[in-house]
Amino acid sequence: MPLRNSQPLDAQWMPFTANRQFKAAPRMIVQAAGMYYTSDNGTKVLDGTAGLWCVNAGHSRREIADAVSEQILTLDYAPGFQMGHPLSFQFAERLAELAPAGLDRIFFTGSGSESVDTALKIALAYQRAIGQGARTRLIGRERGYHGVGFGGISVGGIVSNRRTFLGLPGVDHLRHTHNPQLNAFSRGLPEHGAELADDLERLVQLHGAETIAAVIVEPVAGSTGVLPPPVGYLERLREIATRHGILLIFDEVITGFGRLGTPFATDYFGVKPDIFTTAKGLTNGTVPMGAVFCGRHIYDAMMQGPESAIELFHGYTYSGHPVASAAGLATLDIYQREGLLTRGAALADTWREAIHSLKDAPHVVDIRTIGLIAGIELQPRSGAPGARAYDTFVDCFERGLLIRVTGDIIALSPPLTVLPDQIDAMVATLRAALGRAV
Ligand code: PXG
Ligand code: PLP
Repeated sequence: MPLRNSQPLDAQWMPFTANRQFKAAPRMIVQAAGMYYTSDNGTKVLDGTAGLWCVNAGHSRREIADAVSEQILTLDYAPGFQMGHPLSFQFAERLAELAPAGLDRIFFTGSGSESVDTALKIALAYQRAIGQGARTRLIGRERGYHGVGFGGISVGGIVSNRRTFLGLPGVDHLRHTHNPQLNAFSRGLPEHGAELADDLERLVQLHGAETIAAVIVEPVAGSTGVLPPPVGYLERLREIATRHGILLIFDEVITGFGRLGTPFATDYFGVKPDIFTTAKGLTNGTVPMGAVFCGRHIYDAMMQGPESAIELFHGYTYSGHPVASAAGLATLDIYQREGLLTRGAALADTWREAIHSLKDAPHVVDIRTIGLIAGIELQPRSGAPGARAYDTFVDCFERGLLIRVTGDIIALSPPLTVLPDQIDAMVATLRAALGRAV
């Protein structure tokens, strides 16, 4: 195992990281198994975040490793344009069986960001294919995170992601649904705010329905601090979108593959989008891959015109990559064998009550839980937004717990294999860290 600071760190420009701060005091992970990471000084670190919301079956699973290694030696790569290989078709069929009825035409990508760009492009292409080519506007939502492609940052609603980079034209946003005045410490879905979906109706009045192609939302906003939708909100959004011929896209990059205790959020809420995006848990985070699930009506509408014509002018070198497909198939086997895609439902009560027990911990101003996700919002330290949560993150890591922070919100999303005593350990460590936080 390498010793701390024993290697140069200069060459890598790290993603979404304060590079200089990190390189001055690095936190290095060198190993992972099951629910635990091991840091470079040998500390075992309980994974409270499934990596970055992706290692849903726990770490370093032998079955996935074997499948990947065998696949590289059998067929390492095959071109995916005007050619095929069996594994990506097998994987798509398996995913189609798991998908909500009618949402079973699957386009493979390399990540969540690529899935989002793909979904937006499919929405535009579909509208054009059905003679609605004037529908070029895309609607997102404040505090939405849809990855870092130009499409994703345009419909996303994170200021820091948008300020520096000129986004797409013709994009507008719904208001976000976070309302701590009315909804603080709600368990499950907050009661107030369904009427915020009427923002879509307002944008229709402003821009004209005939100019709007699609609206995209995370069913539960993850990255910007765990915001479950108000009761009735998604239903209302679905109704307005349908009434105006606007496609509804769910971004399930976080909520997909069991995070809420159902295979997908669309199952949890009983609301069907026209398209939904996935990545992360698709391969248990082992090999980068994303998948866009499309309604049959979308796919069928595109399969028109001469049969020799390419119907969708879009695709990646790595779409349906054989090694990623092998990892994905092995991942689905584990999910199925261990019942992980519904395990969150069985654990949700335990999870909710354990996390809400932190209500009286220092600095806590709100707690939100749904499925196996929690958001714990702290009072910002005066004049230093984000500092209190960041210090808590560092303290937790040193105490052997990995949490995620965004602003002054702590996000937890453990592997779906988490045990009740590990949930208790997370809460105890957090309580201790918050007790020491200034
Ligand atoms: N959509 C959603 C809803 C996401 O959460 C993406 C798209 C982009 O996926 P890729 O694979 O391109 O990163 C995401 C990614 C965090 C965190 O700490 C969240 C994400 C990524 C990294 C960190 O909340 N979400
Ligand atoms: N496929 C996978 C990967 C699953 O995890 C599940 C259920 O969790 C299913 C399919 C559906 O299986 P069943 O028909 O047993 O509910």
